[in-house]
Amino acid sequence: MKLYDMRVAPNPRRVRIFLAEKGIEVPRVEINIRAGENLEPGFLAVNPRGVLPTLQLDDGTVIDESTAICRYFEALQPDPPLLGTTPLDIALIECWNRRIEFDGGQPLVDAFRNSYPPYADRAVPGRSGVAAIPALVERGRARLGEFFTVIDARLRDSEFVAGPTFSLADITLLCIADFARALKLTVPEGIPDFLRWHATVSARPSAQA
Ligand SMILES: N[C@@H](CCC(=O)N[C@@H](CS)C(=O)NCC(=O)O)C(=O)O
Repeated sequence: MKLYDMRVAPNPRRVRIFLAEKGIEVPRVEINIRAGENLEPGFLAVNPRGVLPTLQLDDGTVIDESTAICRYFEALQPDPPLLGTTPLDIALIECWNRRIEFDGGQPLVDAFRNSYPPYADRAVPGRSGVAAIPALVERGRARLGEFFTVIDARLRDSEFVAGPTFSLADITLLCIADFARALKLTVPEGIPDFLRWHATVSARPSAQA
């Protein structure tokens, strides 16, 4: 088994944190997206989509969606559970994880990739060749700001995003929030519950993964 990874990219980090929480070690292969290594023939032979993270099993099977990779490891090793154990927990974690991907992750991608000159013809991750649309930058920033405000309100009533226990939804949110901050994109002021949550999850050893 091999995990094709990139240290500073948010989606690969989701999988690394998930694995660290479970104490699972998988051999990693570092691929530099900025240098275009994910679009070179060597990696495209593994994953023609050209995206990370990519998990390649020993029989050659490839799983190339972060949540799917996490589900695979959750099924292999259920403890500690990060995707819920009761029907309600499972549904709420799925619900928040998808909301964070769509309402936080997509605006982040829009704001970043449509403004970063080296990605002028790489506005969509992977082997797309899609041209940037500069108008999406402001919309992405505005949606991201609104997203953090909604998340702050949620965290006023809930210790973790999906409920009283840490889950994949927290991992997804942490990776998006830290990437947004690294890019100096909007994380609004005056969101104390988000900041309380951020300090708590950042203190977990897995956050260093
Ligand atoms: N939906 C995918 C998104 C994967 C994705 O967008 N990965 C980025 C790195 S964070 C990537 O592969 N980018 C390749 C590129 O920029 O060409 C997932 O959740 O794993």
